[in-house]
Amino acid sequence: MSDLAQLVMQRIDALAQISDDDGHTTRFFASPAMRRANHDVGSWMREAGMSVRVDAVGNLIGHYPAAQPDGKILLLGSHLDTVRDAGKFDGPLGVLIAIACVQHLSDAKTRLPFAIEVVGFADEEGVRFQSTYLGSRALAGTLNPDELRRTDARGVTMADAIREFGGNPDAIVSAKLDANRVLGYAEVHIEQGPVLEQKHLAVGVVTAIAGQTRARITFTGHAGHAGTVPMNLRQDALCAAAEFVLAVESLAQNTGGLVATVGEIAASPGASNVIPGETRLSLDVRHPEDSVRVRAADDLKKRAEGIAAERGLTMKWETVHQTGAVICHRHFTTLMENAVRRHQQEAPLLYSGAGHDTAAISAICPVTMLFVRCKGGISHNPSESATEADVRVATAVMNDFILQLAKSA
Ligand code: HGY
Ligand code: MN
Ligand code: MN
Repeated sequence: MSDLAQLVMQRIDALAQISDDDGHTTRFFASPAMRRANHDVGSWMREAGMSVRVDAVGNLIGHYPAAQPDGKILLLGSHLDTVRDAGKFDGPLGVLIAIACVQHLSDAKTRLPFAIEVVGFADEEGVRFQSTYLGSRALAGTLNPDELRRTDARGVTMADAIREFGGNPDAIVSAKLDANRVLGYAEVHIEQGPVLEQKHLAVGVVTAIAGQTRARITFTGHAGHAGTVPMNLRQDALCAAAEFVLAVESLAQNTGGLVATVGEIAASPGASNVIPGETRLSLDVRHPEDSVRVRAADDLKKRAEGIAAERGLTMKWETVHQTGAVICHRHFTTLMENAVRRHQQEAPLLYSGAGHDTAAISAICPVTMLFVRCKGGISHNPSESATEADVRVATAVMNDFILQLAKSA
């Protein structure tokens, strides 16, 4: 598997150059860079003996046939979209290791009792339309067609973006997989956390994925002259937002296991001598237990209402996305643990604070994930990195998992 690990690393570097933003790695849903990424990854899938298609929403899917035509399908893969100014590994690593495993089977002319479909999901991060798991929810059949009316920062609807990309928004339902034909889904992903590095281990097995609530909050006050409006007469929307941001941090610091983040904030009209009349913020709240997450989001909504009332402003709260926590499938997790133990001295079990397409696909089949150590646990950052040696272990473990599944299928 060694030269395949080297090939994965070379392709990681090549893919990182495909971007909508020169000098950075940025690939948003249905963008020109996503089209170029689908083209290159599609050619690598064909080199590995797969036929390739792009579904109605833009997911790239490679198919490696089973030994017999009515075999079920094992899904492998991850996402090809990225956050803004991303690292090289978040998403592509899972797609490229999956292709390497199929390459290994194809080179050995091995056919299994099930087919393998490697998916490069079209949109996991949800940066462009603030709705995560677009690609995997389309495959799971849980994408609400109403979402096609969402608009991006330029006012382009999701439906038009899909159409422009060459997809078919009216045929989104055709992207849904027949759950009866799907054996399960396995995703390799960088850990995006420090645990494996602290344990000095290359890989670990994911047992659960945190639930997420994402909201968009708007504080509306009154723009005014920075030099003439006395402090006691202001309705400053940015001060309200600032108070709310610290309230978010304080709640998360005082609630075990809760993480909450305001990642985006915009003040308008945005001039140094004008009191901000409006601020728009994003909110991301996560916890392994759904009841704690939901209660925290409710508490923060009440806090935002209170801040607005105290300051004479109005506040609009839009919950734009919610996914429940997901527990990975017991049998698949055991198979993955056994595979890990054949390649490193222990098989650590980890919980994922980050969301993954695995969470969406769990709606239709058993799922499991393999985490790969990443330097300093850093992710969503250009300095995100993993080593070829760890990629070699992860590829061998995934290959082992697939062969074990074939024996038990
Ligand atoms: O935000 C997340 O957890 C993932 O990277 N989309
Ligand atoms: Mn990811
Ligand atoms: Mn990510």
